[in-house]
Amino acid sequence: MTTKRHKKILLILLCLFVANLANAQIPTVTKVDPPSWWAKHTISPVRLLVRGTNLNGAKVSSLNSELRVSTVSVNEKGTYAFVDVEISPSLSPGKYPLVLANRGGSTMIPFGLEPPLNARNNFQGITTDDVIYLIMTDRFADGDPSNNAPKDAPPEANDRNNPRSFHGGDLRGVINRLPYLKDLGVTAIWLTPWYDNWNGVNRCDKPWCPNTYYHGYHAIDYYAVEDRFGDLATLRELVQKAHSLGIKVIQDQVANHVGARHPWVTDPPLPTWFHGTLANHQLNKFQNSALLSPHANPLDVRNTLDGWFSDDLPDMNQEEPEVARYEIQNALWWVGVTGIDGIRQDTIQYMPRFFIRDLSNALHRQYPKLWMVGEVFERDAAQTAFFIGGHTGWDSIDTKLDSVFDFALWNASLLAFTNRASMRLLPHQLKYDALYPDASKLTVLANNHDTMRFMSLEGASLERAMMHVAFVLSVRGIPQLYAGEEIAMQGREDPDNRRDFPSEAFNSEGRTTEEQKRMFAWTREWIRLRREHAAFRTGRLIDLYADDETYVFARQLPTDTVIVAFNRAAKEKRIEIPASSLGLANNVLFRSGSLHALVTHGELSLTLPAQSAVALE
Ligand SMILES: [Ca+2]
Ligand SMILES: [Ca+2]
Ligand SMILES: [Ca+2]
Repeated sequence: MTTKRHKKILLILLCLFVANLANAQIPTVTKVDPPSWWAKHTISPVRLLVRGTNLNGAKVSSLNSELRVSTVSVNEKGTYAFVDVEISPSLSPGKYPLVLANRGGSTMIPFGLEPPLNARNNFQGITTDDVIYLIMTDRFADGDPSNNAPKDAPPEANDRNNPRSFHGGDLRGVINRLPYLKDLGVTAIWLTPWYDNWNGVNRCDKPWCPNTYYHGYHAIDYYAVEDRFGDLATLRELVQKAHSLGIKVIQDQVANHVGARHPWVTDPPLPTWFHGTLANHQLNKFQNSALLSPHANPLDVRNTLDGWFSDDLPDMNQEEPEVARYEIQNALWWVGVTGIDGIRQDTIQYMPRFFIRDLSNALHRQYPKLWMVGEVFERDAAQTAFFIGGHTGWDSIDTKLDSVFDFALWNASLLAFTNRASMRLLPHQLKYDALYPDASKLTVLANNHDTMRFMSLEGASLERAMMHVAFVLSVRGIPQLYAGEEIAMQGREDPDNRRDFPSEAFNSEGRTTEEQKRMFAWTREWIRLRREHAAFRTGRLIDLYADDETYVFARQLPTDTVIVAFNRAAKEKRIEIPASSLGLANNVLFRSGSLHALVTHGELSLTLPAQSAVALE
């Protein structure tokens, strides 16, 4: 075997020598996507995108007979080769470099097989049993100051005084703070994108300059970890340590666009790789209704799907099959190498619905429990419902998407709990659950890194913020919190809503203000209630009472009923609910701390404290 392999290498070197004599240009390889794959994978062959120079006429071969390799195509400039690799099911994990040769010579393509991770404690998916916690990695915790100044970065790229610079937060910081998250009780963390982004600083004479891509939404490499956040080994360590504490991990993926500094932008693998070019493209006008309406003008649909999110976010063309295939493999690769449990897919509605379906199907085929939530940032439930999976739209497509964020209910909750709308808005909004095949699949955000923090809204107060988070943690669906809300942080529009998490507040003695203490204890308590009562997680939601200041609902299972009551008024309120609506007998007792409510004469009488939420068990 070894001799055979040596002979082959010798032959290649000889070819290289002869080719040099003939003065042909030697091929070089600078990158291969994906760098590794798995035996017995649902995607076989896997298609590699090989970047390099002088690749024209390349033929790729393997030194191992258990890898069957064929060159599919090389682009006109000879800078990219598409290569199919079929992996024998019996081949063990390890390094299996491939040989690329043409008239100019030959070179190696690094490639390997990964050991498969155990599916019992990886790829677990997200359910209503979970509470998701959004972390903006750069702004959470700096666990490794040594990565704050990469060699190619100007010093001002890392500047805590500039809200648009990197601030030093990283994966090690998240690992260090896992005990804090465990104590709070959250069961899943969603990290903003960890793809490698450009290390430099954008300069302009606008108010948003100088700025950096600290947020991670401008990928320059879909297969690399941001060097300021750590490396792949640290990421794997994070996922495994989180799993060992019962905390799942959700990756923020961005298939719709890459950063303008991505090498593809000046040298795309195919002319059809992007919608347009840096010099010549449409800007998205965000006529999002066009994506829902069966009657939309096709030009508006094309603009919303193909237009660039901004001039520095080149829009990927998923209607090019090579792009769709690349992105699907990329999504699977991250799941496979890290063991993550879910994906949050950015700006999902700006991609064709068939692609959302194909991506969802590919993920489920390989990882049946894996979960993906799509960002359809719309306050209209008709639009978010159109994108969730489980039903077929007028276009005959079921996206198979596991979840969407419930921006409509989030919006209603902010309005109701800041006294800008009647509390009746909450049941009014919830009636649109009729649009969903299963509303319990919705992800109910309390806030996120694109929205103002509750405490900075007009009409906000601590009590109101507390009612809002209690609502998110008790209503149907999967709750999602945003780091810092549990200590009542303030923050107006982006980037003010992305202030650094105060590191002292990770410890209870460091939470010194009344607001921090009360909000933390409150959030933790509602997460505990949710954990201890299945009715909060899977019970049917039943409206019991609503007026301008009050909303009361039950979450009911055959074996367990909880009543959740919100009274935003400045004084306590007594209400009566017919017990028959819940099928409750006389003398059933509900409790919440010192608050007791007894069913008597077929009625449940509740005295609701002022400006508060109570859960009666
Ligand atoms: Ca750091
Ligand atoms: Ca970087
Ligand atoms: Ca698009």
